[in-house]
Amino acid sequence: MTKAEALSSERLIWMYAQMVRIREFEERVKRTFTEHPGVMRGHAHLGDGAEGAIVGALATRAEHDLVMPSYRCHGYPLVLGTPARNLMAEIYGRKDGVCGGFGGSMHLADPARHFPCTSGIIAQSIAHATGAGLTAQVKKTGQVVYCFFGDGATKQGGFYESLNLAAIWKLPVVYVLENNQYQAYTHVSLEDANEMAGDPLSQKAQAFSIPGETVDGTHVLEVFEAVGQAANRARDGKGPSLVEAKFYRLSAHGNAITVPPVPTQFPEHEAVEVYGNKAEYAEWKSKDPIVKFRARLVGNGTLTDAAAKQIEDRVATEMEEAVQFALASPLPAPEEAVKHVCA
Ligand SMILES: Cc1ncc(C[n+]2csc(CCOP(=O)(O)OP(=O)(O)O)c2C)c(N)n1
Ligand SMILES: [Mg+2]
Repeated sequence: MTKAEALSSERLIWMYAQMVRIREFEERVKRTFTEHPGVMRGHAHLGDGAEGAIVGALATRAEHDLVMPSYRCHGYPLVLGTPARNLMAEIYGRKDGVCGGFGGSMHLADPARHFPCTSGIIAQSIAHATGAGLTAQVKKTGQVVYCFFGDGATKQGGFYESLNLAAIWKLPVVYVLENNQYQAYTHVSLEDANEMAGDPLSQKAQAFSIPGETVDGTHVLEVFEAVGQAANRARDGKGPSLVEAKFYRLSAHGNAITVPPVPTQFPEHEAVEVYGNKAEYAEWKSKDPIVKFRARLVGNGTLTDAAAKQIEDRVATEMEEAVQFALASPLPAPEEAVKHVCA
């Protein structure tokens, strides 16, 4: 029996609920542009489509393990227990945000919940996570570091330097490569963009003599299985692994920076807006990880349709409350602007 087959119904339902929470949270961020124009003052990058990769991976962690993603980072702290209301307030730049409104969408942190930092600099978070892995090894904390980054990050020097050191020192890091098919406005395929060497991207692991595997990132249990093995390896002192989860970012790369005129909606996905390729978008949309997992759970009797609906309704209420809480929260005082500046 595989580890995924051994998951209890309770755990599977928890996983489904977390995926729905991430999606609904991102939907609410997106709707803010339409429903409350001007509220969002900085960038926001959404992780819808990544729910299978995020939840599949995080369902394998032990309570003390660290989670260190890149800048597309709303979903992870939700799963770790950061209240949605404080996350939404942070994204709105409000005082009750999880970072007091100083971080915003790209720089979320909740160290008490094992979510130390994120970074808007592509591949920088890979180096941060590798350093955290070294700390865990030196201090013998027993922690595994879950490091998430995009396909685009594998073109950066930070990726190669980090995996090299992690491999030599056998650091307890699981590198989860989220191949969402796009790097901002550039498609990942070799032919289209003449951008990206290596297919599948997981074969880059061979250069460091560490395990590398590509899984269907729209299938939460496939991710769970592969990342679980990688995490066990890290826990056993055998060093890092690379798991590539292939899926599709379902929203546009991000909003345009909020300079006048104030945007009143989130842009369309690049496949449609830039490449005019509605078929590509539709094909991936038909593999929506949440729809697939719901059908599986209802199909095998783990969930009834009514029970799934109950979860979805509960989550909708949670996220509506998060928006109202964030809207009611004050902005930080102007004189606090320089408070956390180290220069
Ligand atoms: C070092 C660096 N170069 C360029 C950018 C601009 N940039 C922002 S997002 C992005 C694409 C990242 O693609 P990927 O790593 O696949 O992550 P995804 O957005 O798909 O999650 C780029 C190039 C940046 N933030 N940092
Ligand atoms: Mg990408």
